[in-house]
Amino acid sequence: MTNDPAPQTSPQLHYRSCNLCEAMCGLVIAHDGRHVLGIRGDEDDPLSQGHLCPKAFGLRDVYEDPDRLRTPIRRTKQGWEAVSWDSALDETSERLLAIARQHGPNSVAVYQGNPSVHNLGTMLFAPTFVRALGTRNRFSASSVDQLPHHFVSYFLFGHQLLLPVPDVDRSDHLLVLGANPLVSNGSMMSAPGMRRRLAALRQRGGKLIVVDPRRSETAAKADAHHFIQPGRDALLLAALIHRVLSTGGATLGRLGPHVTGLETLRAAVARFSADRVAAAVGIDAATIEAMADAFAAAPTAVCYGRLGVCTAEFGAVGIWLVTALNVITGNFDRAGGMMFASPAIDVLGQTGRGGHDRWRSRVRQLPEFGGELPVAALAEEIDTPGEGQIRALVTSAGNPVLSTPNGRRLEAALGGLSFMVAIDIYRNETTRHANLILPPKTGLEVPHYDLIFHALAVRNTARFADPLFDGDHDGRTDAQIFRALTRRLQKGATTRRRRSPLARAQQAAQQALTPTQQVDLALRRGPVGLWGGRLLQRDGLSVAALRAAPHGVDLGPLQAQIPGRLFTSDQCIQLAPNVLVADLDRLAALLVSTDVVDTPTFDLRLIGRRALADNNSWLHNAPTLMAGRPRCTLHMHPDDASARGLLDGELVGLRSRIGAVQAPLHVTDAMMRGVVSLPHGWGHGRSGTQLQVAAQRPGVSVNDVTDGALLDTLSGNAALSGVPVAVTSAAPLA
Ligand SMILES: Nc1nc2c(c(=O)[nH]1)N[C@H]1C(S)=C(S)[C@@H](COP(=O)(O)OP(=O)(O)OC[C@H]3O[C@@H](n4cnc5c(=O)[nH]c(N)nc54)[C@H](O)[C@@H]3O)O[C@H]1N2
Ligand SMILES: Nc1nc2c(c(=O)[nH]1)N[C@H]1C(S)=C(S)[C@@H](COP(=O)(O)OP(=O)(O)OC[C@H]3O[C@@H](n4cnc5c(=O)[nH]c(N)nc54)[C@H](O)[C@@H]3O)O[C@H]1N2
Ligand code: SF4
Ligand SMILES: [Mo]
Repeated sequence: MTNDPAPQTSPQLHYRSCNLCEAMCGLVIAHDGRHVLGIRGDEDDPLSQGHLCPKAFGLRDVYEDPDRLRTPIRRTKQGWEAVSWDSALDETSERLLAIARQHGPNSVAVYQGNPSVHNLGTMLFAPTFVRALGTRNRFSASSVDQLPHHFVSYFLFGHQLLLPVPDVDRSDHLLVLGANPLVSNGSMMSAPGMRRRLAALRQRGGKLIVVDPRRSETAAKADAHHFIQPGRDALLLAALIHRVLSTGGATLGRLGPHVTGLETLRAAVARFSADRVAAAVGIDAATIEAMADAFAAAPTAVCYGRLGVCTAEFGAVGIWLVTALNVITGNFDRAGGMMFASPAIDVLGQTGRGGHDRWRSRVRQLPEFGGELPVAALAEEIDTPGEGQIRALVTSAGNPVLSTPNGRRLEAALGGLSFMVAIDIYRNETTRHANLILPPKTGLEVPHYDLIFHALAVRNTARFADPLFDGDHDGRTDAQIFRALTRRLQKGATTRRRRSPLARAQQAAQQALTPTQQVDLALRRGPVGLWGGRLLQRDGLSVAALRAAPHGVDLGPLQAQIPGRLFTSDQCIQLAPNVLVADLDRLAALLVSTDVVDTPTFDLRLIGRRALADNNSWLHNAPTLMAGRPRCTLHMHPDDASARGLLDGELVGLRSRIGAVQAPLHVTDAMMRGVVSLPHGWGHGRSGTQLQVAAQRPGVSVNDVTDGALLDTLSGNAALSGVPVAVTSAAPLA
């Protein structure tokens, strides 16, 4: 908290969308030029209509946080010391260049965390920096999150960023697998105010069906909730498709001429009848068939699969089958089904379409996707000696020690690096291992336009905000930090990357503009194109126009766009790409042994959990969000607790092949039998961090227990759901 007396001016109002999660809620912030006086939801925002969640107050807490870093710091034997921006940037680029010169460009790795996609500066300036590093060792939070979605979009639609969105506001039947939007506020589906949207769905006679190993907050509001064995969604989805295709319920509707592979899909799912998968998924065959029939019979329906489907050993197949179910019931690219947004700024033309298996990780030979390797392999790439070993690491807006599997191994590996730099606002569990931390301005101190989530929103809108506060005058934004580092790397590079002079000139021109100038240019470049035979009028959009419309501009509901929007060479959806069909053999192996439990030692399955006031690992230093009961608790079904003689509230030990933690037990029949749940993002008890508030209620890290060996070998996504574990009393033996 700043100690300055508040200036004697009357409160002013600032309008912006919250950038903390994907919902993009419009906010009205009362302030006096230096302090936030109040925050409320903007009722005139066409997308969020006044919705906000407690995390919005985290924006103020982060702005005021005395622990937040405001100047670069360097780790020395005597402790951390402040350094000037110039010397920090010089030292960073010199060390990175020296290591790359000696050991090759792949010896420098980069990890980009989740806030990167919520940050205009990072979105615009990090890619050029990463390119300048020239490394194949690129990692990000995508491979503990949504990589399967990109994988499927690449193979089905021809572009990894062409991501379909459930049109919840017009649907009659919403089938949700592995998502809890009432708490997460929607993911790959920017839909602020899901409570209102789901209530509206049910009011118009629609149905909400939830499949989840936990009776989540969303499941509790559903017409039906089905428990499922963790990691088995792909099997269930295959059976749903099998049923639809064998009962004559399939229709491609208008998309008929624009879909290939239906017969291949039919043959591919032939072995996955409801009868055959029932035992493995934990849902009886009649229920599975009824689910499929209801979905196919609904006037409009949409199947939405998210984190619980992705963070599994069959993540890519799971998301593929979610998409396929929508396509074969005529629910793709039509109102009330799964649709593409038409964002005012369309980044698809400027970004890579994707690619798969163009190179592999060194140690486990895991395939690259979209230019990145699975973060589940980061630790071994650092701690396994040999040619091509990672020796330096750049992290940006990420906390992989808490957010990626086997965090303890990664933590140990970071200690062995020759050099690490972190671009981050905190000295936390990951960044404390850096030699240098470069702290950007953030949140209320930077301009904001959402380049990613307008493209994933259930309604087309556009909103821009200037910085509210200046922050520190000597501060740098993420954009400035990346630009400064890129310049230095390019100047010091001994070899030029192979790029055409035109591409180099374009890049230089782009890098010369500020983020706001780039947004302005991109908005003016509209209309976005000829989609679905209809020219979308975007004339008149610019930063000035959005400044004049501080609540945001409404660009209307989602529009049908196929075939124009597809990037495939034949302008068709590829319903059954070989790479995904082939992976069904791996899936079918689950049918041979219906045993859910692998070994007598680890007789439970671990899943995660999110709470409304958390944002992955990094808002735990916000006092407003840390009030209330401890949230880092292990949830377990009463039968499982009594079988182990465990009592509600007692401290228990949670063990996997990888490691062990202790947490208070919460006994609840909201859990499926045989499944336990612990949230991620906790574990702030490590020494050497500067997070005073978080340290008071540290919790433990679930990723000390999750296993980097468990992953979707196809997409590279970590399988964080369904980790085999054991739970015992933590009380010392008498
Ligand atoms: N409050 C809050 N909101 C957030 C975040 C946060 O940390 N806190 N994080 C943000 C981020 S980065 C993301 S990616 C999104 C994620 O948003 P969601 O995709 O909605 O993810 P979760 O809220 O974790 O919900 C996943 C659900 O899947 C269930 N599940 C677990 N394993 C399985 C399984 O094998 N099968 C099925 N069918 N279900 C399973 C879990 O019980 C849980 O209810 O949330 C975002 N919003
Ligand atoms: N077991 C388990 N693990 C999970 C998940 C799960 O459900 N279960 N969820 C996964 C998911 S969906 C995700 S997205 C990942 C998240 O994984 P990460 O992105 O690695 O972790 P975060 O906790 O989001 O850390 C964000 C970091 O960004 C910093 N930061 C915040 N704002 C800014 C900014 O403006 N600029 C810069 N430079 N830095 C900033 C914060 O200080 C923090 O260090 O975790 C994953 N891990
Ligand atoms: S739901 Fe909460 S965190 Fe997400 S954008 Fe809205 S206010 Fe921000
Ligand atoms: Mo995420």
